[in-house]
Amino acid sequence: MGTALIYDEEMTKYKLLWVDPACKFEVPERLTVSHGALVESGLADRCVSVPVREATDAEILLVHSAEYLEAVKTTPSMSLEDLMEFTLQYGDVYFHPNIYHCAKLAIGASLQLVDSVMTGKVRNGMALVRPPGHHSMHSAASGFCIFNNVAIAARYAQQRHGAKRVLIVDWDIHHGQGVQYCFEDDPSVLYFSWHRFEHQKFWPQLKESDFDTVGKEKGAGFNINVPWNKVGMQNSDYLSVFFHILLPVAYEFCPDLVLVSAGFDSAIGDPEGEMRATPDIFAHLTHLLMNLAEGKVCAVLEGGYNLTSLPQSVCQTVHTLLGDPAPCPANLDAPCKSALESLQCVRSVHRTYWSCLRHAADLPTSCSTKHINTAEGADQEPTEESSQEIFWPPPMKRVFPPTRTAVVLPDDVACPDGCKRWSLLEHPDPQLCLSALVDKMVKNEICNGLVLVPDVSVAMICLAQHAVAALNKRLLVVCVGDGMVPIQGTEDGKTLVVHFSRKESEEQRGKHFITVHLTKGCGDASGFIQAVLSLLLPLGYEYDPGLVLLVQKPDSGVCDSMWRQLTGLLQGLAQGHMLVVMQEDERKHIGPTCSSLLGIAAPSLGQLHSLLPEDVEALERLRRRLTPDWKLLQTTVAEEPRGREEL
Ligand code: Q6P
Ligand code: ZN
Repeated sequence: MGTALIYDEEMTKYKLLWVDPACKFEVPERLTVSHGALVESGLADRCVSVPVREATDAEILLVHSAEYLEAVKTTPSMSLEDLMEFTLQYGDVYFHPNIYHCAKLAIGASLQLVDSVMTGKVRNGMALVRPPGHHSMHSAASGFCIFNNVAIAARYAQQRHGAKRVLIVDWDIHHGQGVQYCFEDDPSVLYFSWHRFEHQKFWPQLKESDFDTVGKEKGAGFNINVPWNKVGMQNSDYLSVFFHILLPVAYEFCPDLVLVSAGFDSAIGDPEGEMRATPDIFAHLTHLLMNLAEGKVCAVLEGGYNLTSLPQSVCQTVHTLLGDPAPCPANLDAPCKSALESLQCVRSVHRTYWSCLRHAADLPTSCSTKHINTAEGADQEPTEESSQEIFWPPPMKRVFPPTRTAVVLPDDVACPDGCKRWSLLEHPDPQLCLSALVDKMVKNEICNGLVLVPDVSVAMICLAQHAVAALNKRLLVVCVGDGMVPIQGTEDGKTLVVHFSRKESEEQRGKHFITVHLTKGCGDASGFIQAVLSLLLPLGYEYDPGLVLLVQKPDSGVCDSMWRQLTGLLQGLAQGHMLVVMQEDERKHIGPTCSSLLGIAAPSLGQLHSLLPEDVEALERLRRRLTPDWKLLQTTVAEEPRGREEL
């Protein structure tokens, strides 16, 4: 259905006209290198290009005061001295005669994106804009931001397109305090932000950027702040926050639209963020959001100041929006101690608001995230050491296999549009036929597949055996439905089995055979999705398989939308190499499964009922039991193992 790309060179036509160390990184080249990289990689050509427009006064007034708008309107005709003086009222921002024009285009670009996505013209998209928006407030500019692009876009989506619930994911490394203030008491907009905080020493040094600012009145619980109290956060720290905070809450919230305040100063090499997450992490962050809101994801550029890492991160994001499989999440460390402390604090203060967090642990006893002397340390210029140039390998080329989805179906079933029938004729022996299909996936000639077989248990054994032999990487088997999972020999660590079932059909067998019990079985979407997000995904990401075998047992009871969510989410692993196995007579699942394999977003699960307390508790118990072996399952500081060196 397409990905919109919204960009106009006009937004490069303003810059800092005087000397100000706080603003020196915010340069026009940020946009030119980002757009240039999209063009050079061929990604821009694959997108639907949508023109920008100027926002109207009425649109600006959705968030800002008339006085502030009128004041900004006077800046185009100001002299240099007047501009400098005008700028002095605000923090870490600059004005230029053309910035008002660009700021209107930046909003307009964001609204064009929302229009394109909400009307179904495209599935998702990205707007490359300057100036950014998330710091700007009702009546003030701040942090390079003039108007709050994303906040205006959220209100606009609600008013113009009837979006009821909007999720704003702010993965920029600064706190979007402007967005927070705008929606503080509003339960219809869930604002999530992680940000460099360092016990309030880092800009903008606000008490209300800490984890215990959760929203006010009706909006309590709908503001989620994840403060980073150390620099150097890595991929596993970011993913842990997605698995254990953002995704469970987002699925419970059930947004109609996802807006991303897509700042890339959270990536390695950035002089502002000083974090160490690699650009390919944005492929995963994007992918993990793409089955929310039926895929309606609008990414709007915020920060990002390293002119090498910024375009890499932008390309990873757009690649993923276009539906290309993400690169493997290789070599994930354990989350660091400081990240776990933040994770525990956030989960703890939000457990009264979200049923998925009901059994989260208490605040850590020595809550060292709080109140360290803020007077002394106005945030310093980067030190000698931190400003040294950092090197990282460029992200792997993402080569798309010639065939996306291959299917092996009974002869009387038509091949779904977009899929390729994997012919039994060339492989008269059904066993060999399936093995050959696995081989093609291993060789990256086929991305994913669906096979219908007379007996899933028999097929599962053969396929697993063959896959382990063919792969020089690990195999993840995910099995949905009651009954036995006849896979032996997981002791060598080359296969990880995760089995979802209702009955206590099997005990856990070691580190690599995990059974997840749900009271009402796989038919209960609330329980199932939480188990997928906070157990299966962390396990899968840490295990980093080369292939995923997803098996649906007969009468698994799993509902259509849940099945498509599972199929969609698991494609973040193994570069999307997934083979789905179902029983021959489960024909009603063919269409939905293929649409997921083809990269079409899953339907929303609807507003989930409160999780069964016994399920939340059972999942917590299982999680705790597994944490000694699986580091990405950790959600508290106390739990072993220690993992990565304390930062
Ligand atoms: C941060 C300015 C510099 C302090 C010096 C959407 C993008 C942004 C802006 C950050 C301005 N303070 N170390 O705005 O969040 O990246
Ligand atoms: Zn930023």
